[in-house]
Amino acid sequence: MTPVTTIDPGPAGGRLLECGDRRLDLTRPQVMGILNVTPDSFSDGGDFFSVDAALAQARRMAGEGAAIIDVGGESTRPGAAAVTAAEEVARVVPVIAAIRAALPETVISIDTSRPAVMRAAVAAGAGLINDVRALGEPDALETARELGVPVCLMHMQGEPRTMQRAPHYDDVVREVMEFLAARVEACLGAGLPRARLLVDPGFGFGKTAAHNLRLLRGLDRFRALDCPLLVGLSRKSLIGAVLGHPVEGRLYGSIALATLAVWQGASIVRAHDVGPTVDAVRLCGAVKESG
Ligand code: 8Y4
Repeated sequence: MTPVTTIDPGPAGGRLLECGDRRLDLTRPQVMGILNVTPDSFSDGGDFFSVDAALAQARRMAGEGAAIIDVGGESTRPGAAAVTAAEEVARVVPVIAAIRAALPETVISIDTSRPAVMRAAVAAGAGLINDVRALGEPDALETARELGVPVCLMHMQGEPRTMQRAPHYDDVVREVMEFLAARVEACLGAGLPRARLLVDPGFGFGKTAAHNLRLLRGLDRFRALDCPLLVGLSRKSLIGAVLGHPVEGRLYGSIALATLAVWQGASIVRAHDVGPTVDAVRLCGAVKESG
């Protein structure tokens, strides 16, 4: 018998992610370029944050092949100063609006955990929510459902300020998977469809170097969650822990780890050095496709 109502997933087999009015092709691995919009990243010489400088950086990353630009106005670095929601909105909205106008093909991601910032960012043109707290803040789940854009759910043990003090797991891969599976279920229960969810093990977020290495080795197991996998390894401390290089010397290490992640099924790699990362994930994708 032929089913009466089959939903045609289209030529990309359902791996076209709808990000507001823009589409993301997940039939091949993609790069998300990092754009931190904090006064220390984009000061115009004085105390003012420069939208022009941020847009120039976004243009450069899109030109190098980033399909997504991840705009973040709150530093999640340990010890970073707290920022009000109003200040976060004031930083990200002008930059999102400028990118939206200048780069019509690029998906804009908003790196935030706050419902008010999610709303303002999506209204300005963001098509994806990147939440390191996996929609765990009050009202975040409901807000994301209403906004109708995809969400990346990331794992973190603890809170940014204190998460690196004494991370502990009995089985890091199993525990991170269980957390993400529970957050996916919470989203489904709240009416967010699976087609709008991505998952991320959160490298460096409440994990020792040994935990991060074990997570990367076991990354292929996350495919069982049945959501596209996003990873952020760029310049992170596990590279420093293994190679002994400071943050400015971690490019080659970042490329090696991006390759290992894509080889095991990662769909999106979050990166500072977009051009080299695009080369690596494209080659990795070509090797995978040949099989
Ligand atoms: C050098 C530079 C060393 C930056 C460390 C860092 C992720 C993320 C971050 C991630 C997702 C960072 C917002 C931390 N990491 N979002 N955000 N996944 N989805 N640290 O891994 O880049 S910020």
